[in-house]
Amino acid sequence: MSSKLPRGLGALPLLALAGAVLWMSPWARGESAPRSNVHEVWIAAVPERWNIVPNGRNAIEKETFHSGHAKTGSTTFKTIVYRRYTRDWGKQLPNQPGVSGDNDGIPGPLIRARVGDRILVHFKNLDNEFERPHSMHFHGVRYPFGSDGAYIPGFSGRGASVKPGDTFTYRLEARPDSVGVWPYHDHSPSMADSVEGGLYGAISILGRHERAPDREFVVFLSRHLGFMTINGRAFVGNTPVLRAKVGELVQWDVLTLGDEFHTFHVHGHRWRVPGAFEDTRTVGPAESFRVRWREDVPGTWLYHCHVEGHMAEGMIGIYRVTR
Ligand SMILES: [Cu+2]
Repeated sequence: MSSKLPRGLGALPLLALAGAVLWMSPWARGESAPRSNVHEVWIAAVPERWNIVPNGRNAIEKETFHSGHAKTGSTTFKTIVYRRYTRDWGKQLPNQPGVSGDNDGIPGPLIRARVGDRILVHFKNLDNEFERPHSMHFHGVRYPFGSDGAYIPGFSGRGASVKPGDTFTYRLEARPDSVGVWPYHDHSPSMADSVEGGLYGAISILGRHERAPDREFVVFLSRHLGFMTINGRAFVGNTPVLRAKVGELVQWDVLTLGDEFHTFHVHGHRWRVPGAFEDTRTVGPAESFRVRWREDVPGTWLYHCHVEGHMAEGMIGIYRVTR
């Protein structure tokens, strides 16, 4: 079958149509595609029996805790932690092994988003152990006053003191100044006891087009029962064993709550800061930072707080890099 149009002109009407579509399309004019990602997460405050030293040992200093810790008499305590649930509180989700410290209990679930995203955090207070009010207060993100989660008598609303059995939804937004990693924690009238008991977690925000790391390690430094803890555990063998492979882009999210300043240190590695490099960085109460590198050296490395007394009280772990 032959066309009556001269050779080469048959495609013209199609090209013209495509051109008109491109002309009308905002993407063709260099505008970004409209996008409104909404992340919904379900997080509850739940009772937990938490053991800080599950294997009962400080492996490096050959200390055991069978007869109890010198300061407290125990390595285990009853507390309230944040745990992630399926939609509409269907069931509690297990720990996420892909990321350290994601839904372990201490810390709670890692909330992840990108700049431009909205985040709805549905919170439920399931504290039938102490029957205290609880809340969630977020650093780093934008929210209306009603989603602040911080108790001020006479001013704050329901979200600042959620009673046992009640729910509340916090409405958050990741803005360009939200890039980084930030803590969230109870800021209700129970805050002092709760934060000491591990009712905290991390929120990690990537730039809108930023590359996601291959590995993300949450390292939450704090004190519980007189032990100096990483993600609620003390001493090598109890603290998270973090793993990566040569060639991977690794990101460390370092946070702390409590009364102490810590100096986060990783053996055998350095990271870039403006105008220099470092292998140790100070982090104070409610401060947080993230560092990244492309992994290039296999080994079984230590990461720890370099305040010597903190390291001796348990703030130390292992980072395993393989080929
Ligand atoms: Cu420390």
